[in-house]
Amino acid sequence: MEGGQERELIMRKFVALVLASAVVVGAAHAQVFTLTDGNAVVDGDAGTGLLYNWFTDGVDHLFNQDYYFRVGATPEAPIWTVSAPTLTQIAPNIAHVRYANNVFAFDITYTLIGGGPGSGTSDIGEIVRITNLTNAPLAFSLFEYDDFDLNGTAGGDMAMVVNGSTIRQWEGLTTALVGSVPPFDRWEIDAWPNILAKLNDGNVDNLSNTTTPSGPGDLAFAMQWDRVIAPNGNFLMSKNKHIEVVPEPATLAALGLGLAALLRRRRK
Ligand SMILES: [Ca+2]
Ligand SMILES: [Ca+2]
Ligand SMILES: [Ca+2]
Repeated sequence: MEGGQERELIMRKFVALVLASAVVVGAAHAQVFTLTDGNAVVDGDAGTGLLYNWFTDGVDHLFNQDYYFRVGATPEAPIWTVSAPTLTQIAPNIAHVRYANNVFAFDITYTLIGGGPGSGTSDIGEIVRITNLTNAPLAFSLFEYDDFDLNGTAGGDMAMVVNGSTIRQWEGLTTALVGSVPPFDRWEIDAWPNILAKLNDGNVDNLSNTTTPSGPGDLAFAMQWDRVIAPNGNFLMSKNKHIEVVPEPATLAALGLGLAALLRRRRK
């Protein structure tokens, strides 16, 4: 077979594979996606609540991460109730999910970056775009909900607001940091399932700006952004979620002693 024919055959096979994949993604039941990179694995379901597992070195630190929305004075609702999702797996560690009705579109791109084996560290970047599809200003509130169960256990977690962009949850040496640009307008930290109940109760609610610090317990937290989006305009929000295991105090002390020894040697 000539080189040109061989390439064409490979290309035909590739196109057939892509079409088969597109059909599978379009089917109602195929909304589950998995991101993998380095020491990390994330599981999501664009049909019923976005992310639900986040393994770092085999330990699942996440119970649920989701988005809610409010248009005008309608009660908050999960973002996945807007429409059936359009799910695109861009790479093994990158996925895009879109929901849209005739008022607005919600686009999110997840990127998972794993650390080295045994490092205890991995990171998820999320970029969200809300597009006003109407010719009138759109009063829109976006809610981001995080229920980490650090170290694979629901209990024993602490959480606090670090600053206007960052909330930290931790248990022992394990820390989850969630930061946003732009800063959130409101926030809430509470025992599960109080925030979930507030976001799903059919009443209009704002996050309470309490309580920091919270715990120990099975905690969840949420962030809220309030915007009036220009006709056919956008609201962009980027988010970073970071899991890490900080060195034990004993290790830090040993490093300190090592440094002291080094300084002593230098003084000689
Ligand atoms: Ca825990
Ligand atoms: Ca509510
Ligand atoms: Ca929790």
